[in-house]
Amino acid sequence: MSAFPEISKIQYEGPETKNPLAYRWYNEDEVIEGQTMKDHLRFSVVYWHTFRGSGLDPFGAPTMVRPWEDGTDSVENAINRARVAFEFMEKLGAPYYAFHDRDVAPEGATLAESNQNFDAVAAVLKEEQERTGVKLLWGTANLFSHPRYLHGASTSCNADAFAYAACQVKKCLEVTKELGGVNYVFWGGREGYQNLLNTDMKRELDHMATFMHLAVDYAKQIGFTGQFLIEPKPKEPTKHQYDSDAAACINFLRAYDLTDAFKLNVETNHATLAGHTMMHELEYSGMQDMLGSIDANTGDLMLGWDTDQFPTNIYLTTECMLSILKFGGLAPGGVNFDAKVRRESFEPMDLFHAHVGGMDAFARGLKIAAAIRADGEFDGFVKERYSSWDRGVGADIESGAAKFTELENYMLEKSEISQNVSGRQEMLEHLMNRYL
Ligand code: XLS
Ligand code: NI
Ligand code: NI
Repeated sequence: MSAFPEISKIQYEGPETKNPLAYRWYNEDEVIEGQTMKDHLRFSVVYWHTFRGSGLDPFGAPTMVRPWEDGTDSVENAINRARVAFEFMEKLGAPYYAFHDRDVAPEGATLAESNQNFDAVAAVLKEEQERTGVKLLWGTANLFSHPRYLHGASTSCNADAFAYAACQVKKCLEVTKELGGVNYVFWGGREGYQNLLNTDMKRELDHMATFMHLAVDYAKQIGFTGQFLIEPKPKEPTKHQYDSDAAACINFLRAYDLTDAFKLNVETNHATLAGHTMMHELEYSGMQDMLGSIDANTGDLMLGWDTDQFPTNIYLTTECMLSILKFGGLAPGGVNFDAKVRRESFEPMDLFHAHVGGMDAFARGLKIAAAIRADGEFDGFVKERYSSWDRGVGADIESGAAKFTELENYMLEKSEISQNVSGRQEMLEHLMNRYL
C-alpha cells in the first residue's frame, strides 16, 4: 500500500515549469564540470527529522499527520515506517539517506534487546536499499536522547556512560557496514559542559579522543572502510560543545592524532550559531583537506538556536557550491538535508515540497557556481590582488630566502611600501548578482 498515493516520481521539467512538485534545476544526468549533478550533489534524506519529527516543541504537542504510523514504539511500526521512507526517497529521486540507530529502531528494555530491534529493522532497510538502489550515506549513534547520557557519553563523569556509548557505536558501526554505509558520523550530542565549576575539561577531552580511537580501531577490525566524520556545533544542547567549530574540531583531531581517519561534516545552521558563515567553515575545512560532507539546512538569523530549516536561499547554495567545487567535491560525503519541516507544515505532502525546494536550490547553486568558475572573474581578481607575492620580495618571503635582515635592507632602500589598491568589495558583490 502506498503512503503517498497522490504523488508520482518527481520529474525534471526545466526552469519554465509552474509545477511546484517538479525540479526546475535538478536534472540528475546533466553534466557539469565533467560530472553529473547526481554525483556532484549526492543528496541525502535524514531519517530523524523526516520520519521521526513530530512537530513537538516546548510549548505544544505533536502536529505532524503521518497516517502510516500506528502510534506504538514497536518494531513492527518501525519496519512499516522504513518501507514508507523508501517509497518517499524513491519518488523524490534522492540517492542517499542517513540515520541514527534509535531513529530506525526502538530502544529496548536492555542493550541486547535494543540490538535485536536494530537488526530486525536493518534487515528491512537492506531489502529496501536493494529494491530501490537508495544507499546509506552515513550512520550514527544517538548518544544524547536517553537520560543515561545526561552528563554526556564519551565525556561523561560516569565511566559507565562511556562504556554504554561504546556498545552503541560498536553495534552501529556493524550495521552501517552491513548496509554499505560510506561514512560514519560523530556529532557531539551532549559532549560539552554547562558549567566549568563541575567539569574536568582536560579529562573529558582525553576521553573523547580515546573513544574516537576505539571506534577507528574497531572499524579496522571489522573491515569497515567508510570515512569517519565529526560534525561541528558550538552550543545546544550544552552551553559549550567541545566540537564547537571547524577550527576547534581540526585542532582536536590533530592534538589527538586522529586526522588520518576523520574529516568534517559541516552544517550550515551550526556554522551560523558559531558566528561564522557556512562558506567560512567550508573554506576553513577545505583548505586543510578536512572537508568531508555537509548537513544542508539553514538557520533563522533572528533566532539563536538550531532551527534546521530547508535551504532555499540561492546566494547561500551558490557560496556552498563554490567552495565544494573548489575543494574537489564531497564524495564519499554528500549534501545531507539535516532539516525539518515547520510545525505548521504538518501534511505528508510538505515533506516533498521541502526536499524538492532544497534539492532545486542546491542544483541551481551548482549551476551558478560552475558559471562563475568558468568565467574566472573572481579567481582572476583574487589572483591579481595577491600578485605582489608572485615576484620580488613576496616570492622571496614565500620561498624562505628573505629573513628579517634582508627585509630590513630592502625597506631601508625602498623607504616606503608600494601603493595599496582597493579591495573592491562593492564591485564584487555587484558582480556576484550578475550570476544570480
Ligand atoms: C544536531 C545535529 C545532528 C547530527 C546527527 O544538531 O545536526 O542532527 O547531524 O547526529
Ligand atoms: Ni547535523
Ligand atoms: Ni543541527
